[in-house]
Amino acid sequence: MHTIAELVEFLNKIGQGHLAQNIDKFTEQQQKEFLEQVNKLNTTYPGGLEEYTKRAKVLLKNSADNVNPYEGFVPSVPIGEKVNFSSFEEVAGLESIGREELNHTAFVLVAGGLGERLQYDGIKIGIQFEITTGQTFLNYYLDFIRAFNEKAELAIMTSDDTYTLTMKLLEENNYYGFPKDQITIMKQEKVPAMIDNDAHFTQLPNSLLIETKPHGHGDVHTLLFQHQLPKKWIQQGKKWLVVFQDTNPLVFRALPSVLAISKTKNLEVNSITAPRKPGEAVGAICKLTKGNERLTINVEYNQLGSLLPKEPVDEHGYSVFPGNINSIVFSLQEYDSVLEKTKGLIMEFINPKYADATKTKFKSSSRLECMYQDYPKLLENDNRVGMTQVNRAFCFSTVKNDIKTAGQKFQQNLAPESASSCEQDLYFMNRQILKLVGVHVETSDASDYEFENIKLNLSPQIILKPSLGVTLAEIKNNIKNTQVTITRNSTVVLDGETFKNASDKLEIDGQFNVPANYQSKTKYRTFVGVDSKAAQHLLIRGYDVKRD
Ligand code: UGB
Repeated sequence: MHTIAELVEFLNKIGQGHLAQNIDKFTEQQQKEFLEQVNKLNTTYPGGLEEYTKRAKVLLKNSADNVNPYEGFVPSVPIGEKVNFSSFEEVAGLESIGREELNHTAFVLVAGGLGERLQYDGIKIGIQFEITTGQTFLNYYLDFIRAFNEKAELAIMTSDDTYTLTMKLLEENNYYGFPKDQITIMKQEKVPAMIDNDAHFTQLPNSLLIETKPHGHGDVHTLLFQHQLPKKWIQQGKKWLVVFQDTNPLVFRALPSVLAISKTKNLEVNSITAPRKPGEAVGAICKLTKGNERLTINVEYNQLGSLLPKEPVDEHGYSVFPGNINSIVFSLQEYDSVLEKTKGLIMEFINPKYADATKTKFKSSSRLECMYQDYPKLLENDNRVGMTQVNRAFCFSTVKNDIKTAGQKFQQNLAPESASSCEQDLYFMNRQILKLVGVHVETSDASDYEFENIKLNLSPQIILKPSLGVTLAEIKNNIKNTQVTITRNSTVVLDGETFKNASDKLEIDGQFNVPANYQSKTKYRTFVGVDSKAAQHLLIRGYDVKRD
């Protein structure tokens, strides 16, 4: 569309003529901006705004008619492999297969979400997620991916909310040493907001411009298709694609084993799952059956009720339906073919808030949304869709909740998913890893701190840099014959250099290799509560290092 006349004709054709009703009351410049916006929205959405309106009308009708998308489906527990991290041997066998596959793996980080629940003013990948070295999530992810494979490629999905700050974080930190030409930044665009069942778009106050809202993380598939990245990666000899979310550092330790399962079980889609408690804000992976139809899929936490009014639990109180941790391994060849057929546009949903029982008008505008874990709905059959259930301590702890909400969740015996619980879980995992490779680590089951109503077990604090190894075998090889002991009150950073010239024994009691600005002046490092003047990354966890 080049002219206002063409624009008006187009809007009338797609049933959005109301947008141009008062167009003459606006300046030429405003009309031009409107034309540009419609052109942009029309090209970024696969199929254009006509298709968007068409899809919205169908979904809005279903919603008004109370159509239950799971009607007639019977849920059962999907079959999958388990990785328990119960012994060195169990994991090392898998990791030796997965380690090789990591040389043929591309990575995608979905980081377009604002994280409103966290109340953190900034992008989540820029959070210092542990205060032993102060590294950011992004730093940790890039270090891991580079340690997996120097030639690994990474795509990051950003949005209008996160693009500028993501670029700033990368530029200011010199891409954390990651080769710049191996990173692709993608940006998801928002979609039109609608106000009634006829999918009429809304406009910003006193403006011609259409109100837009986020379309959800499912956009990642469309963007990968539009950037033609799967094709490029296949040409480079890559076989796998790992998609992961913005605040879960633990999952990198599970990836070598999970890739081994993708390979040995020949899985086209392999979702990583972890035990979840009923009521947690974590989707459940279910096998749904209706006649001959079979679908292994995530059922989102806010929809579980319509499928499973009462969730069955095991003897530990965990749901028998494992939790989706939104880290998925795809086989690239099949993934590329599916994108070619579907443009990566996965099934959307709408969640209108109705103004009254007639269900005709909305209280506030609504838009189509999509989720990346709905990808299996694009497949013709689910024969090669599987999951790997990993010991939660080795794959899942995120930072999603502000500290007050997190405290309430802790009191309800649910995972707090706060900056404090994620930091605690990282140290816990690293202690377990060292124990699995034969290091003597003094630990206790008792918590040693309490901040903002959350009991924490933070000691000893251990950071294992990926340069020490990305598999248990690599870590063991690096430590060689050094007999390492770590006391409970210690704070320890181990990396690829630590054992280069080490002797037979390394007895750590206190702070070891901790950067100066994260040390306490005393022998043992301790934590103290913070007040409202503290830096944001400390406020969201409720404590800081006691400096003197
Ligand atoms: N994201 C985007 O990139 N763009 C968007 O428009 C929105 C989000 P949330 P939530 O594993 O803990 C997911 O908001 O609601 C990115 C699963 O759906 O953190 O907690 C965003 O930046 C759920 O099944 O998701 O739910 C982030 O990286 C459950 O498994 C990612 O998408 C849960 O995660 C997830 O966004 C979980």
